[in-house]
Amino acid sequence: SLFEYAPAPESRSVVDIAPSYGLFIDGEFTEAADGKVFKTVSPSSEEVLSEVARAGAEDVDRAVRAARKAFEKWSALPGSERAKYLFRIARIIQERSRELAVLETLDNGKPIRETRDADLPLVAAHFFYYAGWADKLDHAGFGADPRPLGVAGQVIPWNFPLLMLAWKIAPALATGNTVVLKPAETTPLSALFFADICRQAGLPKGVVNILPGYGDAGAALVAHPDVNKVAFTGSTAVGKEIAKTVAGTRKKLTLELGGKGANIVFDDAPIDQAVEGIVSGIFFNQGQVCCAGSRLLVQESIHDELLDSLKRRLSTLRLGDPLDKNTDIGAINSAEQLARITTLVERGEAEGAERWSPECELPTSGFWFAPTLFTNVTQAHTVARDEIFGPVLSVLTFRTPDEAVAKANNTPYGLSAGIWTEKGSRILAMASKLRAGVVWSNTFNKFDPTSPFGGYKESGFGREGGRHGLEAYLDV
Ligand code: TXE
Repeated sequence: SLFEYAPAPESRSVVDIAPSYGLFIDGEFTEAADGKVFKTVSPSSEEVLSEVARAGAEDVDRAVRAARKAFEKWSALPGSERAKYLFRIARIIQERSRELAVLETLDNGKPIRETRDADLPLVAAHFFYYAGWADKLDHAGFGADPRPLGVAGQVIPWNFPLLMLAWKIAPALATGNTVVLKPAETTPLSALFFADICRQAGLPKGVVNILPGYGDAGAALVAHPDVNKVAFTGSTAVGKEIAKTVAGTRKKLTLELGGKGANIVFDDAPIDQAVEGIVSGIFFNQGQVCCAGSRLLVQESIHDELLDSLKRRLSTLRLGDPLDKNTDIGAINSAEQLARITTLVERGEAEGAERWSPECELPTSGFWFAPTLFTNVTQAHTVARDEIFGPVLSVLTFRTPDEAVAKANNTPYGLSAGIWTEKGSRILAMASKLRAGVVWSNTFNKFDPTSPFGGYKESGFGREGGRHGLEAYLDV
């Protein structure tokens, strides 16, 4: 199918990483105004991959001006013309998916199996999907003549660098907005390759601008007076700062923040299937996923049996070289993230939760953390409350569906939940009570561009994906 095209990548040689990259402003790669640069390293080896220009406030201003100028013509194009560019971008992504998957794995540390089979197909799918909307906006149920907002300032994290870019850029362009996007400081490369794809697709200059840099560049972008729409994915703390900045303006804002998802397993669930779902729920991308199923709520009667199966399964996971296509668990994205995970896990132990990991040897260079389980966890434990954003699962128990719902909802977050049971009526009844933007049943971490994604409570607001994802970029 169109969405599933992904030839097998495995070799580093399929990607040609230049020793240095500039900012991408107004269709050109350029140095930062103050000449600053930073290094991006491979988290699995700590090898420096490239040196990248570091955007500052002056560059943000330059990029926003370019985007503003491009907006005049871009927003005036018929939707069918914008669609052609988006389809072209989607096809180039497919054609270059092998190279992009290897690049993403090198810069992020996640297993090639994930970038090849999940990230890249979904990235292309988002561009195809929103390309399809570009000439149908009048029929989207928003009323006649929906209008683009103008310049979108977008700040994204490092856990799905190219996919978060696609979630943000595809709907923005389909609706006639122009974009200034800041990738995360630890994963700038795939966004820069995307800039090259925009050139390859002949996208008019200034429609997409990419500004690698740190939080200061993100803050300057969010605060820029000529930005009309802010879209952010990242930590709840930074999301709150951004909300404050935007509060005094007329900018539209969507925030996709942290989570502490509950994966709820009933005694009638098919155990083997549930174990696979639990593993993918928390160990996919080393648990660095906002909608990770980081709390396992297991019905008391099957606690021991499920834990035995889970431990056996964890013992078979292969941790190591992310470019090896047999690898299940790759590297943690950065030394900072590894330190955050370590601190929270140590706190879990100090508070009395029981820690378990399978036997596994960690590589000596790079940033690694073994898959970890915590049992004897209560709701008061830090590991049951704080987002760890690592390969760490906290196991709690329940007896009744009501207790499961109460425990699942007992978090400031509200992004994801999973229900494992054979009983359809129970799934429907519980799903309506779970305060989470996505509820999966008998599966986990399934994504599709047609489905809106986003949070309740401290997980943010606004939806990305599906028809809802267009709303964030339109005045109607
Ligand atoms: O996030 P930050 P970090 C959570 C997760 C993780 C924690 C910290 O729990 O352990 O956040 O990760 C840019 N104004 N999530 O420190 O700082 C920054 O440059 C504007 C959940 O990496 O929020 C990067 O591009 N932008 C999450 C982006 O924000 C600012 C994904 C995210 O970085 C800024 C990532 C500022 N003041 C982390 N400060 C999810 N929802 O999936 C930083 N940035």
